Amino acid sequence: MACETLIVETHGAVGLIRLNRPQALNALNSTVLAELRQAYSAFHADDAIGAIVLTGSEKAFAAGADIKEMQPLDFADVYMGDFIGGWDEIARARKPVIAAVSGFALGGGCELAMMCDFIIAADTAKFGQPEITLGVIPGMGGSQRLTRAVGKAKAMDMVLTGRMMDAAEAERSGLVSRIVPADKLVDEALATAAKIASLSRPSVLMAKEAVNRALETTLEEGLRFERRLFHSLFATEDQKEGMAAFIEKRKPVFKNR
Ligand code: CO8
Repeated sequence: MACETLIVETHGAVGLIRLNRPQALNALNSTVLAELRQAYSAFHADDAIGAIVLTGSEKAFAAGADIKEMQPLDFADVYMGDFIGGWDEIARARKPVIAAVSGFALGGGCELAMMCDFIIAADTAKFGQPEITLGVIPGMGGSQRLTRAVGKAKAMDMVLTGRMMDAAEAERSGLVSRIVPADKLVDEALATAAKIASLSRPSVLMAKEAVNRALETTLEEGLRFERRLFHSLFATEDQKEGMAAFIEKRKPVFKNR
């Protein structure tokens, strides 16, 4: 796929997307969104792809929405044009997506990372929601996903002051799943995604649905949802194969059915 703002590659069963606007620290403009939607849609349509890694450069995952693109817009432009609405599709990806974050993940960049299923951070990563310093507030989920990830105290601190969190604080606070040395970031994310892609696809997709449901519902409903998904996996060939392989002390051969 030829892109102006992304580099898109496949690594075995993993799709790798690199944000690539170095002159603007990967600021998210309408071309990035259009190309990301295209890349996601192509990876979702490709049965050979089991997981996706989204990354940026060493200096920046993404320094936010493109301020130069946003500055002249007025209320009618953003409201009638449903500005930001298109990003919901990125958050609704069915296949697992890992954000591999090095350097700045600010504003829309932090929000894009939080739309992914989990974040692996380089030790150089810096997260922040600096929109308040521009006279606005987070618009791509920062006030909601950050609060769910790190709790009210830290979310308020970051959203009201615009201060950045380094990788260690982000890990301590539950925003990122692990920290790795910057030069190992993409390899670690690709290896993690390859592991996920090697597993039975129906169970992976249902596991993702089940964890996401925990953020949306009561414990009782969530447990019921999980139980139904668990039961339904006994209708798959992969459940028979996975358990047989364990008993026979061999590697399972999953057919994703
Ligand atoms: N938008 C446009 N251009 C940017 C952005 C941005 N968000 N961030 C950096 N750039 C550009 C700079 O203008 C500069 O370009 P030029 O050389 O032409 O002047 C180039 O990238 C390099 O940046 P700096 O010279 O500033 O680099 P530094 O290393 O000195 O500083 C920082 C790095 C601290 C990251 C600094 O660039 C910065 O503060 N950037 C802005 C961060 C920010 O405020 N982000 C929030 C934006 S608002 C937002 O994200 C709203 C989200 C909801 C809507 C989502 C819709 C997509």
